[in-house]
Amino acid sequence: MTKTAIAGYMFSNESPESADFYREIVDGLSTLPRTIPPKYFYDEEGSRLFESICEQPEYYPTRTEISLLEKHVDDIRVLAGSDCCLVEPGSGSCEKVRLLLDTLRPTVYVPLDISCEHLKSAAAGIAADYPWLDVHAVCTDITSEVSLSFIPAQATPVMFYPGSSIGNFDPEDAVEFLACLAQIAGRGGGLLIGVDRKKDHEILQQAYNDAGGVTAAFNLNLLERANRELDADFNVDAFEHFASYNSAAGRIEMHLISTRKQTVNIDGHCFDFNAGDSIHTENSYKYTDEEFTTLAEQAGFTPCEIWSDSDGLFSLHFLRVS
Ligand code: AVI
Repeated sequence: MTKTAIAGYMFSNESPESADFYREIVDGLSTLPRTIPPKYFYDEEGSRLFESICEQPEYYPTRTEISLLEKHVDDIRVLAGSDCCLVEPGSGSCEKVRLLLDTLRPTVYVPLDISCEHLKSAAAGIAADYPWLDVHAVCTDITSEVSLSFIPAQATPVMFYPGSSIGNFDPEDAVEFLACLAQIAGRGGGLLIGVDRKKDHEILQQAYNDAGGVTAAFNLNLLERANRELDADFNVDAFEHFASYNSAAGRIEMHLISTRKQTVNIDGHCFDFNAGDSIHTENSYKYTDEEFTTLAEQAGFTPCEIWSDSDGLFSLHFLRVS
């Protein structure tokens, strides 16, 4: 790990090398069903496209969660306590945390993200806009082990995991990930987490098939990224975005579908596709409040509070490590 002090904030780099992307894409395309892990969506271009998804009219989670954070920030402050350290895994543009900082007044803010350049500029923006705040950014794969030994001993860690990103884990992996958050937070530590609810399938269908084609571009960027970084020769025009709600599994599934018979080369490895063959790129699980609470309890959390919007689209949970 490298550590650097950059104008006003600390930056540590533990990001995965492109060797990991190469290994995981070759492994993922070598077995059926073919997969590419969704963490590789978020290079610079993918992070930019994701921000644009969040602004699409069909993608309700972002604006719904923002209004819940705005409405309940005083209740959140009471639960977080007066000496908290906010840790945000997968912090992205660090926008939502701004809704909390002035009210919670944490001792330290620790954004963690896999996309280093994006993290650097987002952390620098926070450090500039909140000069009283100690910011320590860590570039890391949040699904790997993370050590935050620099957090002051007296501060109560509160993990902030907005955006319903917990839905991108399979339920067993979600429990494992939540257990890691519980371990970082320690006994008495908190978790403020956004969870997308089960709902009318048409609303979900539209949220992942926006009319502007931004989700499609985000999905296809995985192939562009492989071409840019791994000397792959995906013909991106010969794949199509596909997203659909699988009600038996309670999740949106995203795939890239080959539109013709073709062979793709990645640095000497050949992969044959027929028309209609899929690469499964993402699951986005939707949970009732009861289903999510059960997962969180298995990971060692006790539920404290749940806030939801009047249409019942999205929930914000505050939990504490038991
Ligand atoms: C980051 N994550 C919560 C998004 C989701 O809704 O599952 C990623 C996404 N994929 C397509 N649209 C948004």
